[in-house]
Amino acid sequence: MTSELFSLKGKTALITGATHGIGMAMAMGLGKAGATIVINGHSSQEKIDRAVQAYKDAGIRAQGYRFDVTDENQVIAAVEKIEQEVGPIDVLVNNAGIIKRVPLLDMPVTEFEEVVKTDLTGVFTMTRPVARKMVERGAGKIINICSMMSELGRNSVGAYAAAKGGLKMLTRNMATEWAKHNVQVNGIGPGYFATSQTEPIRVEGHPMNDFIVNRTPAGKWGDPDDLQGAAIFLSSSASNFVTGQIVYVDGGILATIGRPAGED
Ligand code: GCO
Repeated sequence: MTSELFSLKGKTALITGATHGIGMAMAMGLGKAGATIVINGHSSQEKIDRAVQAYKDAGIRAQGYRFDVTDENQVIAAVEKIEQEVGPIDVLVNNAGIIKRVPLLDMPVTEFEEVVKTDLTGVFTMTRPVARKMVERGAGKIINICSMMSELGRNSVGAYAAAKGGLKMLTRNMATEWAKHNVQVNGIGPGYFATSQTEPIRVEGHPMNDFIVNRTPAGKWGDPDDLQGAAIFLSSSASNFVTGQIVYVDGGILATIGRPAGED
């Protein structure tokens, strides 16, 4: 049955950084497909509690944990706690990430390292203790949130692009090492979405605002809910022989070189 193929009933999904933005939209999608949602955040307990309440209000079973994905000891302790209190983690979505828009010539090495530490090394740190358990159980789904910047450059986002490009290759290598243990590892590469992360470049009059609408064949910024289908597919048995892929949900950006200004 089609609905069973995509059902996440009885599954537990951990989505990092799902207190807002695309993480929250994807987690809502997984929850509506039947999964119990576990989210994390690291800065504010209040933010986590507010998000958990939003999931519950949507009729989704949800729990929140406070830990930092870049801190190995915290991650290991949290994974043990989640598996004890909620259940085995069937799906891990590595969504937590940061961006700093600073030209490379001006970027202090420490800031570059901070971005890589969260967006690339953080995925390795977060995934390993979960993957060890998945490999032992012989089943699991891991989704790494990549980016347009896994493929393309743009002025001022060099550190982010380096990390997201690396994340694409980390995804393929995780997929390679764990495939025979029935653990599928894929990426989702969102195009340009209307979230708080892109807010500074979406304001009226910002040159990026018109540029993105013009550069995207679909002619608009993405709505975070547009990511739910890909997230459900890659979390469900519908994708059991799909591994090492990056699914770009980008309104067609990567399909085209773009078009001259003024052309319809
Ligand atoms: C930017 C954007 C991007 C995106 C996104 C695109 O400044 O160019 O913020 O980096 O957020 O990841 O896929």
